[in-house]
Amino acid sequence: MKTTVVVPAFNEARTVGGVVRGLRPVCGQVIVVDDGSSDGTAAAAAAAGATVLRHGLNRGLGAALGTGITAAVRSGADIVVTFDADGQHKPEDVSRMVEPIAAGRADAVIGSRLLDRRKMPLTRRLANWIGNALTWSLFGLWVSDSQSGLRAFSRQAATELEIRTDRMEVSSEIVKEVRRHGWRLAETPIEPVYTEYSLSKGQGFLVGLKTAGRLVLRRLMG
Ligand SMILES: Nc1nc2c(ncn2[C@@H]2O[C@H](COP(=O)(O)OP(=O)(O)O)[C@@H](O)[C@H]2O)c(=O)[nH]1
Ligand SMILES: [Mg+2]
Repeated sequence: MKTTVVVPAFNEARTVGGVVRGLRPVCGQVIVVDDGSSDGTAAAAAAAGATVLRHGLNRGLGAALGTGITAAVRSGADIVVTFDADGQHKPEDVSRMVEPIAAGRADAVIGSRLLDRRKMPLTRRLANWIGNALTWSLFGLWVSDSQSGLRAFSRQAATELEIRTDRMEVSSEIVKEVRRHGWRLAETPIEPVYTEYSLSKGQGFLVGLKTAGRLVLRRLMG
């Protein structure tokens, strides 16, 4: 089975090379989607051995994931994993993400940082809970880490997945897709790595609020 890991990356030149090098031994292909970065993200990813796709302009996480997942399916992936570029995830966790799909027990897997709660800083935990509650109230499915960047899809699910939102709402939209298609979902505990870099770079309160607003609007507009 071919596992392709899709890494959305926006101005991650500092970390993306190391992420790609860590991933190569644990999968068949790494696709980095450089989402209109103005630093050396694409070059660092290519030098580390990734297939690099580029957006000419910054389009946002959802658009980057859409580009990468479509490319992974086209290049023959049996399982598609999404993985952040900022060093927040551990390459060792990929095999645990893939396992329920390879064993035929799940169509989609979300890597949950919250099954081991103490690892997440308190403010993040609160923001995460709000994200989960909002996702549940809009889309009717409770997942323990709705905003996780580490996910896996069977080829079938990756093909059926329709991403319509360009930015951070995509994480909740993916939960919506799980429900809409009736995919069997597994939640696998993963170990988040909180470096000063990934914390400083991560989404703040304002982005969270905007994301929430856009989600509610979309839902209201059908
Ligand atoms: N912030 C941001 N991240 C993007 C964008 N496009 C792709 N990404 C990537 O999406 C991943 C998650 O972003 P991050 O800011 O760390 O979000 P968080 O970890 O959920 O707080 C990283 O690998 C980013 O490089 C974008 O337009 N903005
Ligand atoms: Mg992050």
